[in-house]
Amino acid sequence: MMKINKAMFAGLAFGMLLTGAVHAAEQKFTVVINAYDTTIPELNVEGVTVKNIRAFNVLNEPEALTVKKGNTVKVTIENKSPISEGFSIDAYGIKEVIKAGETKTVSFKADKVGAFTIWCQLHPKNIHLPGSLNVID
Ligand SMILES: [Cu+2]
Repeated sequence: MMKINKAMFAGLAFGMLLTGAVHAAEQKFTVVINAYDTTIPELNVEGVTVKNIRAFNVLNEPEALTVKKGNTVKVTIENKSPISEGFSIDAYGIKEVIKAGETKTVSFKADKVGAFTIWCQLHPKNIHLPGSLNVID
């Protein structure tokens, strides 16, 4: 999972300054929530070796959404996981549940600058990997 550090964030902001990519008052995104089933052949935990563990990971794709402060953000969330999934951004008061196979759209005004965690309030964070909403000035 990639986290945005300060240098990357500055590079991203500088890149957008150069290209002028963000001018629109509305920014639209589609986020797909996907589940991946994997098998870990062998794992040693506290001296005990276990074989062929089934692991389940859920990801939001893309993980990071970058928006300009003041813009209206419209996120269409498609849930391709076989179970209900959550989509929460605490700082913006967003807490949605999307049923398996369903699509929901959330809109909000990006009025707070910062990097905010996008997380699933239904599952542990080591199973449903968190994403990030980056609001830049
Ligand atoms: Cu989840």
